[in-house]
Amino acid sequence: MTRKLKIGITCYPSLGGSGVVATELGKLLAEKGHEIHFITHSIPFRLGKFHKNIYYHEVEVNDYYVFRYPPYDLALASKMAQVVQMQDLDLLHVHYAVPHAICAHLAKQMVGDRLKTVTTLHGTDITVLAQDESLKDLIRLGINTSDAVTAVSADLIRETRELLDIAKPIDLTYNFVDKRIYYPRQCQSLKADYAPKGEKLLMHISNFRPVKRIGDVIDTFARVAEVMDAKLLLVGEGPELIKAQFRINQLGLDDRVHFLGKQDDVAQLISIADLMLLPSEKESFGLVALEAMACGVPTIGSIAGGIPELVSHGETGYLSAIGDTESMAANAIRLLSDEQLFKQFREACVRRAQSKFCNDRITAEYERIYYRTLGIE
Ligand code: GMT
Repeated sequence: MTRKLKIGITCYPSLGGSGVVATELGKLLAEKGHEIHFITHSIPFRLGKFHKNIYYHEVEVNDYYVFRYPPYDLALASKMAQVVQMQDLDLLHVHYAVPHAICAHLAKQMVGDRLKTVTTLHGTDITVLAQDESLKDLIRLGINTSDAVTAVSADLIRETRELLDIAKPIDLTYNFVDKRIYYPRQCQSLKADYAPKGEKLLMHISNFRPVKRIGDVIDTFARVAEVMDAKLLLVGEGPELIKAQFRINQLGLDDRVHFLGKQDDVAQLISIADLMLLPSEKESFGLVALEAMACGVPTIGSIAGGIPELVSHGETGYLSAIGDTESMAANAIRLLSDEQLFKQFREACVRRAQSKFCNDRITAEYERIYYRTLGIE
């Protein structure tokens, strides 16, 4: 039997899909008997209850008086080195290139080459930050000094190579959902709270950053709401939320839109939706579209980044050019008006999520990468 590993995981613990994926991966690896050590500035929000085989090491930043900016990155690198030595870790798996891959590189300098590092690229670390000339060389160094690099879509691999001129192999490892949590649930009474008259429910979940094109979410919904009884559920918070509220009010749609704020446990909520809207400008993967797919909810979205690798156009959703809300609305109306077609899409969604993006498969891929990196075949 292949030996169980001791793995350090670093991610952004309090926000975003990258933190969710890192935390869920840690939990699944722990279930398989590996020992997982989260090294982060706070407890990952998806960690939840106590788990056997999972440990948490808090990064504390020294606020010494000469520091104008407390050096979080250095504190993280030191903590990584300390935990690796004290707990005798086999490797560090860091999510997001900056600063995590650089911190892992520094930790390796302290510990020595026996420490192996794996970096997973999630999207904005490349598509946004690598455009910044002041960070480009640093991100390239982080990637080139990692023993293995993975990315969450083929499109992200292409963009990483193009933007940073990276020649080393990058493993394509898609994001995943835990099929024990994300599956079609019957939530009739919750659905009735938002759609008492049987209205169609459209949903958007994000951090409401400009890249998500919230204006297109509203525009698409407004077009759908012109021809059928429909409601929009907006989940999450972020800088574009105020603008969204203003626009909804301008369009006279206040009583057809619910703002649900940030929600931790979205599996139940997604299950009451008929469609997920994801018209992003950039999206290396689009975890929320996968969560929706696993719950049997088709996505109406944009042809951006890795979305077309996830959403199969004409089978588990429809994709249109970025900004083409007319086409997005037409697709939504087509799907919502044809019961038979909608049923087919729902079934295809669950099948695709379980066959291509299921937790068992992707966790096994990460394990293979770890063993290969450590020279254990
Ligand atoms: O979507 C965001 O802005 C958050 C960001 C993050 O760092 O968590 O999401 C990125 O990573 C997710 C997990 O791999 C992907 O599903 C998102 O597509 C990606 N976001 C972008 O590329 C904009």
